[in-house]
Amino acid sequence: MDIKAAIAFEPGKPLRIETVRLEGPKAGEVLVELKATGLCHTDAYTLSGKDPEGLFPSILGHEGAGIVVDTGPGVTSVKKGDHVIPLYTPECRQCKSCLSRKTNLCTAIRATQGKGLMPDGSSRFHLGKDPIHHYMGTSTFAQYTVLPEIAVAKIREDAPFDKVCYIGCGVTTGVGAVIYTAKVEAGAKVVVFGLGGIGLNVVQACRLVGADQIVGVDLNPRRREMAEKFGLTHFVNPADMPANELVPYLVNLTGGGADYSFECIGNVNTMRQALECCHRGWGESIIIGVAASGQEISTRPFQLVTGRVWKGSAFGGARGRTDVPRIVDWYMEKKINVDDLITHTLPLERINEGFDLMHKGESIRTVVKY
Ligand code: NAD
Ligand code: AHE
Ligand code: ZN
Repeated sequence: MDIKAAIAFEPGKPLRIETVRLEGPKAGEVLVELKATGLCHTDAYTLSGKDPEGLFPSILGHEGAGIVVDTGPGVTSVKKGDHVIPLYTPECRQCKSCLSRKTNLCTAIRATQGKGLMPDGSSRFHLGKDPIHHYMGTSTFAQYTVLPEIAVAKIREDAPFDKVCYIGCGVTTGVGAVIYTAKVEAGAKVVVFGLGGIGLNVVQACRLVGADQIVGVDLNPRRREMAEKFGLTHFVNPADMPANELVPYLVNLTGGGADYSFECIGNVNTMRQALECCHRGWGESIIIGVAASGQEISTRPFQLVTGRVWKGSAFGGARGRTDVPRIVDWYMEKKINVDDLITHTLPLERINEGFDLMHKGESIRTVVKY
């Protein structure tokens, strides 16, 4: 079938809307009509050319929601008409990683996904005769996409697509990092670096679990008001003090250091600060931000010897098919607020404006509605 999609032809260049040919689903795959997609900072990162796995031309996007309109042979877990969220972290429930119960990083299709291909090693998207790469196994900047059935989470039908698409990445990443990765407990003191589309979800999950102190660090003073609405107790702008004073300031503010910190920026300097503002003996720092190719983190090993812990979190540690439908329920039950974080909605034709808003720090989340 012919569909409209936003194509990334070259690093650093705006996406171009083109009509591309999409082949139907093969064995174990489903065709999904996308109803909405969010724009995540990771899409911008890959478009910038700094992602070592970035491929061009490709159809970016990994934060979608839509309806299954066709299924390939052998598909059993979803059917036509089901409402779904595509999963860039699938859940096959059979691979070594899924069976370990120690990680959400399913390995069933990771190798082909990283090459911009479906599990059979081919692309379903073509422009004329030329194949266009898939992205993160999802390619949601398109009216329709094809996904392996292990890479869709079936969700309830009363959930609005233009809101729950954000659960396809940002919401689950932030909320999950608090609940599944760090397991923040009531009474904890937390520092969150970066109060954007991910960090604000960390903040609201910390409030949900009953954290006592939720400190936010961001260079953009406009983030303060929104963050306070989501549970922030203290806002710190690093621009207000010399760089070497930030860590002692945060340690003092938290009465000896954070029980947990979260890096939601993707900057290796703030990753170090996030670790070092943690409490001696037990403070855990969770890296969520994606740093560019070639970047490395550093700290004095003494920071770890004295009990601070460095961890990472991908997709919030969530097992997509199991946990995403539950997070949709939390949204529908008003336990988490997604609506206020979606600051802009655009048609596909104006998708590049969404990236401009992100880079100017004007949006939290832009959603494209099909
Ligand atoms: P965003 O642009 O919405 O938010 C980033 C925030 O950081 C902004 O508010 C910005 O003002 C602030 N900031 C930038 N530099 C800063 C600095 N030096 N000090 C303090 N604040 C600073 O981005 P987002 O969508 O929230 O994504 C954040 C990061 O998380 C990105 O690197 C993204 O790629 C990554 N990410 C990771 C996962 C995962 O699974 N690990 C999932 C989604 C996104
Ligand atoms: N390809 C990048 C890594 C990007 C990355 O870390 N992706 C996160 C999700 S970000 C979503 O917005 C992730 O889940 N990683 C686990 C995985 O298997 O990719 C690079 O820098 O190489
Ligand atoms: Zn994302």
